[in-house]
Amino acid sequence: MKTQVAIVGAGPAGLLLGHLLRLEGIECVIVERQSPEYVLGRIRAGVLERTTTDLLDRLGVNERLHAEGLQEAGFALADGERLIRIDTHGLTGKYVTVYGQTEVTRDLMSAAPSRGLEIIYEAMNVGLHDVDKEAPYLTYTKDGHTHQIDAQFIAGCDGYHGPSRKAIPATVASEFELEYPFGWLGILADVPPCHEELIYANHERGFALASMRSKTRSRYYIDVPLTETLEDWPDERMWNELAIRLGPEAAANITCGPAIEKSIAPLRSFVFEPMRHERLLLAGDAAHIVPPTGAKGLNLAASDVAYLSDALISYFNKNDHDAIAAYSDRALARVWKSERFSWSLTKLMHRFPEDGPFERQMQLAELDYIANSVSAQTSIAENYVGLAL
Ligand code: FAS
Ligand code: PHB
Repeated sequence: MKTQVAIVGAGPAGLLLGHLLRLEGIECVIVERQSPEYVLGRIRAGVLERTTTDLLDRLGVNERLHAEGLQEAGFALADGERLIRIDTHGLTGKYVTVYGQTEVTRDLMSAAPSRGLEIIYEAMNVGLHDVDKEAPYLTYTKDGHTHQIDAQFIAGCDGYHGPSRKAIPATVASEFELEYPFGWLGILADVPPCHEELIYANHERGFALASMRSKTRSRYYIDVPLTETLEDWPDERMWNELAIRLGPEAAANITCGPAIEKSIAPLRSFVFEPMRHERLLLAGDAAHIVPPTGAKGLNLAASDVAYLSDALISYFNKNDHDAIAAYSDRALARVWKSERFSWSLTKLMHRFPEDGPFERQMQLAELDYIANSVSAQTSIAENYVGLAL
């Protein structure tokens, strides 16, 4: 098979990129290791920045987004006693939209056939070849046969564990990583949210997040030691802990119910540079990971793809090669600022095992400063709704 851009991975990055290229008549194909059902079974992000919803609007893959997405004008930080509201819309003029990553993925997958976007699922043993030459190619196995896709560019959208990053020589690569000493235990339940906006809580006992998927489906998280497993957290214990950590105002409105999904995810900050090596271009989790505290992971994948699709469209449709050359630096500038915000909010809102009473006082003092400073709230707000492209 021959194409212009071969994309590895059918998560949000790969799907958004494929659609944006097809919209401009550029030939591309996506190879995905898993089945469609498996991809849709992953419960992940829930908050979309304007950058992300703008891409879905540009694609016209936005009907359910506008019908079911919840526009949020603010969120709250909680210190165990009070809620400190950050008026993101009032301070920035922007909303964020609560609409699950699973639904974004579903919408993009559903729209693929009618837009000529080919997705090859259950493509095993994907190999990247000659990425530093004029004619890179992919190989993969499916139904017992080995297949080859010749392309002009390969887009590595295969997430943190995919093969693309490893196709860049260590001699030109730099990695930056920080692993956090806790994970997030997440629960999805068909119960109404306890608050109309998201609440991020830093309680004496630890972190909690009250989020949602709709007015009848809630998503909650607490941080747990990395030694703990789902067996340590039966639903009842989780609901009780959430009520304590979110504080009395939220706890009064929590509706408990059976978990329809429960998982523990580790937290890390990670950046891989460069995001381009010759004919291989990385986007999304293949190049960077943020702790979910700032709701940036999915949205960073979208901003990478906004830059990358512009660069590839300029290359193929305007014979302008400069944007491809500038892609990595341009994407990384925004990546690092999101990494900083996600790291700083994680430091503010979590109890670290090595921290003592002084560090706790520093966290409470910073929350009190935020509660009383429009400047501090504005800084948080403009990062939370997403910095300009
Ligand atoms: P993805 O990982 O979504 O997609 C990569 C795709 O490549 C996958 O479909 C994978 O199957 C495929 N792939 C991998 N290896 C392959 C191979 N060898 N061959 C072919 N295909 C291959 N972000 C938030 O903003 N908020 C959150 O609350 C949040 N929670 C998260 C919870 C978990 C458990 C995880 C893992 C991530 C979470 N994230 C969250 C971040 C997440 O949403 C990512 O940022 C987002 O999925 C990034 O999208 P992609 O870059 O497309 O990567
Ligand atoms: C979610 O709803 O899954 C969610 C929301 C905000 C975050 C992280 C996760 O920061």
